[in-house]
Amino acid sequence: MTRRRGTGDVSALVSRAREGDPRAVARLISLVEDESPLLREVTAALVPHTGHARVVGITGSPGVGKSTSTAALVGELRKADQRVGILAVDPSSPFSGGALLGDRVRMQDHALDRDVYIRSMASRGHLGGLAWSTPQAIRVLDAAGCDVVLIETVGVGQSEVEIAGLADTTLVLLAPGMGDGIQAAKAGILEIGDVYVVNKADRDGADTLRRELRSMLALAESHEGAWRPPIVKTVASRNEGLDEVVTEIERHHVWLESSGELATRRTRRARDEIEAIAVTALRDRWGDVHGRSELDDLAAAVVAGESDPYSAAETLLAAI
Ligand SMILES: Nc1nc2c(ncn2[C@@H]2O[C@H](COP(=O)(O)OP(=O)(O)OP(=O)(O)O)[C@@H](O)[C@H]2O)c(=O)[nH]1
Ligand SMILES: [Mg+2]
Repeated sequence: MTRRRGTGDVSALVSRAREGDPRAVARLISLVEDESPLLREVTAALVPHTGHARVVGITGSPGVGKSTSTAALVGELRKADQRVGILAVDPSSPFSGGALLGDRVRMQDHALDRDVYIRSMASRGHLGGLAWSTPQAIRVLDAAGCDVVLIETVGVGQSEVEIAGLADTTLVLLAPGMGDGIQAAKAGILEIGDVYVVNKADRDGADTLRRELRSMLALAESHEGAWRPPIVKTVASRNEGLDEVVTEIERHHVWLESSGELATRRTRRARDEIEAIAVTALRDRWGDVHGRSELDDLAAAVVAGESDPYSAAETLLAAI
C-alpha cells in the first residue's frame, strides 16, 4: 500500500519537474540528498528522461573565482536561451546551505529566472561523497529540461578529480598571483581540464601564467584527433571573456560527440556509479555478516588451527 502511494508521488513529482516546476525539482533533489528510501524509485523514474543536458564541471583553488565565473556563465548561457542548472557542491561539509550563502547572494540576478535552478548540496552522506549523490542530482536537473548543468565545488578538497569524473566538460580555473603554476601540476589538474581559464586577467601575471600553462600542457601526450585544451583569459568579476568560455564549451561538446568520447565518458560514469552502488550494497551485507556469530566461529577455527584465514574468508564471502 505504502509502496504504491510512494510510486504515485514519485511519478507525479517527476512529471511536475519535467514541466519545469521548481518546487518539484527542489523536492527531488532533497530526496536524493537525504538518501530517501524512495531514491531508487526516483532514479528509475528519472533515467528515461535524461541524456540531454551537458554537464560542465568547474574546479580550481579556493578564491580563484569559481562562483563569480559560474554566475557570469549563467548570464552568457541565458543570453543563448539555455536552461541552466547549477549544483554547488561542498565536499567537506555534511550540511548544505550555510557556507554557500555568499554564493547565493551572488546568484541573485538569476534568482527569479524560471529557467535557472540553483541548488547547493552537501556530499558527506554516509554513502560517501560526491560520487553517490551528485549523479542523481544531475539527473534531476537533466530530466527537468536543463540544457546545461554546471557543477561547482566549494572550498578546498580533493574533489577536483571527482568532479572531472562526473562532467562531460571540465573547466579548470587558475589565476595569477595564487602560486597556481606550481599548484596546478601538484593537484593533477593538468590532466583533467578540457578548457583552462586564466581568471583575474586584470591582474599582473595573467599572460605569464597562460604561457606557463601552455608549455606544461604541450608536454602532455597527444595523438591525432585528440582534444587540445584551449586556454581562455577572463575577468569574471567584469563579465569579460565568458562568451569565449561558452564558445569553447560548445566546441568541446561538438568534439565529444564526433569523436565518440561523449559516449565513452558517459559509459564510464555509469560504470563507476553501478560499482559504487554495488560496493555499498556489499558493505551493507558485510555489516550484517560481521555482526553474526559466523565470523566469530571462523576466527575460533583459525586460532584452533582447524581452518586457515583464506578458506575462512571464502566461507564468509559465500555467505554474502
Ligand atoms: N580582480 C579580480 N577579482 C576577481 C575576479 N573574479 C573573481 N574575483 C574576486 O575573487 C574573489 C573570490 O571569488 P569567488 O568567485 O568567490 O571564488 P571561488 O573560487 O568561488 O572561491 P571558493 O568558493 O572560496 O573556493 C572575490 O572577491 C571575487 O570578487 C577577476 O576576474 N578579477
Ligand atoms: Mg565559490
